Parts: sequence; structure tokens; C-alpha cells
Amino acid sequence: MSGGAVASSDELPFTPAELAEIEAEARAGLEAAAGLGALAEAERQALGKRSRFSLLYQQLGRLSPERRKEAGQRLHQLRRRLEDLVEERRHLLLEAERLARLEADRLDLTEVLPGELAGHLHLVTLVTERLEDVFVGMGYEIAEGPELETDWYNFQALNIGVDHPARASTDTFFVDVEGEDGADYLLRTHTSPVQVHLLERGRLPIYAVAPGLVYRRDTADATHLPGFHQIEGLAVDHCITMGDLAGTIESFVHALFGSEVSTRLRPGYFPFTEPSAEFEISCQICGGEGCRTCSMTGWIELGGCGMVHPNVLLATGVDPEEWSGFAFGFGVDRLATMRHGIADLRSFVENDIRFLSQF
Ligand code: 2NM
Repeated sequence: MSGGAVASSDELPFTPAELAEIEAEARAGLEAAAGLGALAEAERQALGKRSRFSLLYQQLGRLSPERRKEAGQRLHQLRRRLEDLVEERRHLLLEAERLARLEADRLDLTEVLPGELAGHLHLVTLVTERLEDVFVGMGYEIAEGPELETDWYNFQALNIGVDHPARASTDTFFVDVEGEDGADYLLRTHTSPVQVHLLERGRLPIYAVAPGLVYRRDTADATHLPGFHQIEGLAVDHCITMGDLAGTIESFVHALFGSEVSTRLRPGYFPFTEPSAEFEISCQICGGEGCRTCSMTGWIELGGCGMVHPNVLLATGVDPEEWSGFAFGFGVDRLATMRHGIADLRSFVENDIRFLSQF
């Protein structure tokens, strides 16, 4: 140490100008730091053990108590200002890093390859829309109804008694909701409840088709899905006959598959129609000659149909003495597999873009 021991040791170890210079230098370093690593280094230079700041601090011990207090306060205030600046800078840099990371992780899902469409409707939707167009062309309206139904609409009104096998809990998803009326709720197992709503509404005559999702407790395999699409038609008027039914089926099959395809009805059974029939189309694979696809019969079953059972009309408040009707129904997914030679229904729900983009 130079100078007189007592007098010089009691002088402040810095001038205000020196302190201002130390602060300016530290600030410049902290503000120039462009990343968190650089900031830590600038902080070490400003306030670390070997910093000009720390050297001043170490000299406080030599001062008289009054001087030490004054100098200590000055240094303390400077440290606070610099620490605040470090925090502020750290905050800004963290935010900048976060934004940079978000920008880097950004995925542009809207990309459209040059010359290609962005996408198209699912084949089942396309086939449903085609069917709707064909029926609208024949004067039908499109009807929709809820997928959550009561036992009444899905079964009772359709002449499906409590002991009918279609009611077995193995076939139906029952839903555990408390209806105001204490009714049992379930996922509709067919679109027929939509027809029940139409009949109940009582605006006759009715010419309507109801497309939509239906649910059954099946394990998915090549020919079953637990959720699949149906379309059902209903025509109720004065003097509707089985001949009208056969002609309607032939018309829409011709519109869909071409007029070289033949149709036929075979006796069948449904609780909601009497008489009931299954309708078939001539096998497209062999042209009716007989092959593996049609089990050598030349015919492939497409759906069911029949004359609406008088019990259904009575249950929905329609007078069976005045009105008669036919109804038909079939699986849209299955029709799409037949129309496009698809081997497995599960392709429709696997969302493999290579499959979907073919149609
Ligand atoms: C089918 C087959 C036969 C049908 C019957 C009715 C109603 F509500 F009028 F009674 N709707 N749908 C029906 C008839 C559905 O699907 C295979």
C-alpha cells in the first residue's frame, strides 16, 4: 500500500467517476451478451471474484466504520443494479430462445404439392352422396336422426319384441344415461328409427331415405365393423305395392352399377316388414356365370326390404287401412366394397392414405 497508513486507508477506494466507469463497462458487457452462455460469462466478468467490482469490495475491510458504511452502500446499490440487469437480460434471452424453438418446431400441415389436390372426401362419403343423388332424382327426401336412441325407436316401434334376438345385449351398445322419462338409451343398431320418427310426424305421403352411422357390438373383421353406414328407404302412400318396391330397387341398382346388372328378390324375414325379402344383384365378377365371389350362384346379396308391417304403422299412428308402404335397407360400406372390389371393410377405418387416395 502506498501513502500514510491511517489517512490513506480511510479514503474511499474509488471515485464516483471510477464507479460509473465500472458500471458502464459491466452494462455494456451484459447488454452485448447474445445468448444465455454469454450472459453467464458477462455476469462473471461484472460481479465475479476477479471483477473490478469485487476488488473494490475486498478493500472495504481497511476503512473506518463510517467510511465502510458509505462505500458499502454504494457498492451494494451498484451490485443490485447489475443483478437486476442480469435478470432482465436472462428473461429476454429465455423468451427469445423459446420463440426460436417454437419457430424451429413449426410443422406446415397445409402444404399442397404442386399439381395435386389437397385431399378429397372419404370413399364411404362419396358413395353415400352418390346414393343420395340417385334417390333425390327419384323424388325422395334425405332424412336424418339421432345416433343415440331409445328402446322404443330402435326396437319396440319396429315390431321387435322383447325376446327378439336382435335385442340381445351382444348386438347392442346400451348407453348408461338417465333419460327424463326413465327410458333405456342405446346407440342405434340400424337407421330404421329415423323412419319411425318420420312416420310419427304423420306428414304423409312419405318418400325418404335415411343414411347414417349405426353401431353393433361386433369385432372388426373383413366383413364387420362395430360402427358402419346404412341407408334405408321408406315409401308410404296410398296403394304402394311390392311391385313398386322391386322397380325402385332395380332403378337405383342400375343407376349405381349400370343397366347390365340384374336384380332379384328372395323371401326373407324382418320383424318390421311383411312380406320381407332379400334383394340381390347379379355377380359383377362373373357376370352371373358363377364364381367364388358369388359361391357359384351368380347372385350377391345387397340388402333387405319388404312391405312395412301393419304393427309398425299402428305403433306410429298411421292407419294401415288407408296407407301402405315399402322399406329397404343396406350397408353403404359393404356396397362400396362391392362397387370398388375392396376385400376388407377395415380398410375404411385404418386411415392409410395410400388406400384412401385411390378413390
Ligand atoms: C331393412 C330391411 C327391411 C326398414 C323398415 C323400416 C320401417 F321403419 F319403415 F319399418 N325402416 N327400414 C327395413 C326393412 C330395413 O334393412 C335391411
